Amino acid sequence: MSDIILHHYPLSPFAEKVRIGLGLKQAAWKSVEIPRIMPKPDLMPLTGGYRKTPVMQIGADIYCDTQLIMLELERRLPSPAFLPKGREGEARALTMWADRLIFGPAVGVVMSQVADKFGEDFKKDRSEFSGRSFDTARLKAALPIVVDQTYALLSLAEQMLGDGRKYLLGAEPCLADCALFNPVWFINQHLGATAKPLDRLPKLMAWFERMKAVGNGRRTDIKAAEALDIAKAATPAPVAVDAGDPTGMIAGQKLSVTPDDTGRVPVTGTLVGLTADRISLARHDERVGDVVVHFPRAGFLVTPA
Ligand SMILES: N[C@@H](CCC(=O)N[C@@H](CS)C(=O)NCC(=O)O)C(=O)O
Repeated sequence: MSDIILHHYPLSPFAEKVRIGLGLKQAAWKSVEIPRIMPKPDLMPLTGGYRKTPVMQIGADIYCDTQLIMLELERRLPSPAFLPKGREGEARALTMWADRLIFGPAVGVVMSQVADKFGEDFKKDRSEFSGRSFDTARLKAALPIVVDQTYALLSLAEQMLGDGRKYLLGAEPCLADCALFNPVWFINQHLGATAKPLDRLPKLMAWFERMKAVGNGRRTDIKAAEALDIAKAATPAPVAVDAGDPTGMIAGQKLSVTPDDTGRVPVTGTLVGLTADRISLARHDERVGDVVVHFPRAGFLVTPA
């Protein structure tokens, strides 16, 4: 198998979800540091426009969004499992809860307290990214509300851990633990373990310490140019379009895939792969040659190009 390459930056919480996942798998991986704002000139040849962090590359296959990145890691490195046997759906549903509901208010908790630190370039970038103006005064004023919301959501995890279990679904950490680690890690990283609302969640914070001990696997730093050369030298893995897919989409169609929430930049290509979980587009770029870019189905809008 070609090496796992993660395109990310240190303070990205969604990247941390994958890094801790690589730790659970005790995986060896290569790291390319990307800018935290646009432009991202060494990422665009790979993704064709998708700008979010992180992106995983394996040879000439490019995986967008942690939802799919984690499933692909599970497929390639099945043991130890992210998805406990018989409880795969629960692990994935809890992951959606952490990713989609907790992440926003948790980021709000941090941003409302560090908003003054950001320069105009960051504010402009994040305004474009979110479709909402990065307004320092509004962010600061929202602090009590986002603390309250984050507490309400994290309290569910505190309840789950209340019966003495070590991790969300039992004795071993799973995908949902990696997802929940993301927002808790982000608040802890910026504001410390005694920040509100973490200060009122003792079981969660004991769980957080157990998760932190997992580490990030075996990482080697490489330059972006090396990753682009690896893509150029590789051939994308074969994929197929499910002929029974309810959308009726067929191989060879020109399509655009766009995230439905933030960073809504369409990626255009030729449909080569379709399953219930993923949609895969073939693209060509002068710098990297032929690549296939893979997206999850949930949360991504597909339109004819
Ligand atoms: N649904 C995406 C969310 C990714 C996301 O929002 N990442 C943030 C960083 S944690 C981001 O892309 N921020 C803007 C950027 O890095 O350009 C996933 O699961 O990967």
